[in-house]
Amino acid sequence: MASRRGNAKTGEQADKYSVLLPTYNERENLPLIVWLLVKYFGESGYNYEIIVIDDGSPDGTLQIAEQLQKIYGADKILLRPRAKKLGLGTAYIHGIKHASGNFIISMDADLSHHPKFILQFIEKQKVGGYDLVSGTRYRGDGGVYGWDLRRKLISQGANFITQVLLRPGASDLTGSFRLYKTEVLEKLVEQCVSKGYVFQMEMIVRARQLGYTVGEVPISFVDRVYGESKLGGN
Ligand SMILES: Nc1nc2c(ncn2[C@@H]2O[C@H](COP(=O)(O)OP(=O)(O)OP(=O)(O)O)[C@@H](O)[C@H]2O)c(=O)[nH]1
Ligand SMILES: [Mg+2]
Repeated sequence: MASRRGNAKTGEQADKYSVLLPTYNERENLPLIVWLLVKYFGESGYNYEIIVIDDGSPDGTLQIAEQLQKIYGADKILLRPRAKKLGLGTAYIHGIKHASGNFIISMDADLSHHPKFILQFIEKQKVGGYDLVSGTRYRGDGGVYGWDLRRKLISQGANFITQVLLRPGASDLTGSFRLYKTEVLEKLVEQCVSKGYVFQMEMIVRARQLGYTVGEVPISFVDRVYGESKLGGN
């Protein structure tokens, strides 16, 4: 387990943000997302690290990540690959183990989640002291671009059913663009039983059940720029 440099509760030491980037066949997207992360974090002055968790992508994403590590430095870009595709849920668990920040940011590497919103997540967290800040596509200026009607219905339908049944008090349950206090994420992951697509939903519902506070930031979500969708009909 990596040592945590700051303390999320007291803010005694400088905060550090560990960005988890799970990748599977993202060779075209990775350079751009990393460049944007370095740019926004660099401008903000926040301490950060980017942890790339590649699951043996056949398109050579890991080799691209190695090049990026050479450019930006091994303290900023950490590579924590796994030998084969083991799924998104366990990729996050794997990433958390190697994170040294007192905050963790989860996001997709396919440019659906724009790094510019991270600074808003951080501000929101600081102002409200939230345990978790979630990007939401369903509030304020948030929105989804590039999805067909079927995908909008699947996503909105899943959100709606969960809203009614579990009353989680957050408007975007299936999204994965979030900021967590590291210790909170560790607790949630310990308790989480689902894998795959419902994992994000279970995390936020459990967060509410355990009494954690959740802040929301409206985000615009753009469909992946390169590569294939992994969301099947089921
Ligand atoms: N390490 C790892 N990353 C994965 C795996 N499956 C997906 N990812 C990554 O997780 C993120 C989200 O996956 P996506 O394929 O974008 O899932 P989605 O957003 O529901 O669907 P599309 O954007 O339409 O493809 C992306 O950065 C993927 O590269 C996996 O098994 N292991
Ligand atoms: Mg995606």
